[in-house]
Amino acid sequence: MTTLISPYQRIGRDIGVIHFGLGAFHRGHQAVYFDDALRNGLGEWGIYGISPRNAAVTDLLRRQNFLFTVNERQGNQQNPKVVSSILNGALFDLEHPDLILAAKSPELKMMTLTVTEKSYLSGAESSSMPNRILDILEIRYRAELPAPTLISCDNLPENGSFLRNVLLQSASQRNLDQDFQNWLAELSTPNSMVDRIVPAITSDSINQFEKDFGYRDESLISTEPFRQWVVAPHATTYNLTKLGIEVADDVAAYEQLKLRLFNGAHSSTAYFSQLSNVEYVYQAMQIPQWESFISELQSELSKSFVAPVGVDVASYSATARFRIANSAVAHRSAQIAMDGSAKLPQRLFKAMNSLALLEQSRERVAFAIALWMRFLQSELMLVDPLADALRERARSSDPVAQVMQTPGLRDAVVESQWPLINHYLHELENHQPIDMAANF
Ligand code: CS2
Repeated sequence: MTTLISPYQRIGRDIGVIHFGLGAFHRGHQAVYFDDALRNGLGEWGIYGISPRNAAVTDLLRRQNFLFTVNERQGNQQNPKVVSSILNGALFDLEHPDLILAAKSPELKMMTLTVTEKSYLSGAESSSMPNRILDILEIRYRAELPAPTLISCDNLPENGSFLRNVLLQSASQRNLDQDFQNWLAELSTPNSMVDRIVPAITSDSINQFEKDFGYRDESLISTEPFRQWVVAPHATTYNLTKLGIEVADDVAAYEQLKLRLFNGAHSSTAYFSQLSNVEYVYQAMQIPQWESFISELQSELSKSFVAPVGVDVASYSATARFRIANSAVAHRSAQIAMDGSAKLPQRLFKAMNSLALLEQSRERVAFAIALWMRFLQSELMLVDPLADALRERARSSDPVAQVMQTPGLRDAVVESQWPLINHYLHELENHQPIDMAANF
């Protein structure tokens, strides 16, 4: 890859960030913020990237010196940029000298994570996410160096507190040195809200990019122009706002806003698309009845929480619909439909429960949940940590009750609301999803 050139000096720099989970989302989101920081001379923000399971990602990146293109796309516009903030990286290996160097870097400021929702529920095995993070932190602790700030960039409400709890729990289960456990308890783990549509890349996009720009990038990222990162205030000496990261007291409100109005709409569109034989979610948004259903679903969802101060919920919702409808970003409905049991609690179930408590209308939310259950009943490919149990329960004679009581499912919809979901699930046996959506 001789065509990719970094706009700044990379050799000899200290690592500023260790990142865990080198998927497309990290490369199209956090890596871009840190790349901007390096371009603007804001200090050492170079990343050491760890791939938890898949050596292919780091091997591919290494072959191109960890340089890759992020192509921002909207309509006919393309805006490719070479990102060079990942300085080094490898498959997780505690003995790897580069990982040890990174963990002991005098400039280490942060450890960030994108490991997907389900990894936070992973068990006690040594390869689980919490245990691996603990192993890295222990290197830092033993070297008596200052603790980094830990920032979860996964789509979970109160992701920082969630991460903190799983780490402390694993440390105590493993009976780790009490002084290390005390050090961990002092770690700063601010909650954070991250947002950008970054689908898994397809070979078609790589080929098309080569035709358009004259070079081939096997690590290409295709994304939208929009991006947002909001972090709760925490004890650090560096100024995140200079990096374009918003620091806000009410991060929980931003998380709910995004998880319900964006991701809730996204997941609902994904299950609708799966059941309607629609490959990409932007195609579903081109169906006027579906677009208007989503708009009404968002207004129902918006009554389930208190929005952040100063945010206009109607225009936030409209922007979310516009973003999902971006036809230049090919996001497969099958990809978004994965891991529903780990996503829907924060995207739809909790909203449904709050709306019931507040005695607000919730028919559209119930219908969206019924779409997921119909998807579980179908023959469509199901990728989910609870796949077997969910499929069997969804096909039983009392599917809603059975699915909602699946062991391992968090924040299930409360029993009083099951009949409403059941009603739509029955209707779906005889009606097309689009006809039902149009009838609200
Ligand atoms: C998507 C998200 O796959 C999914 O579940 O809803 O990855 C979504 O694209 C991002 O959260 C956008 O910030």
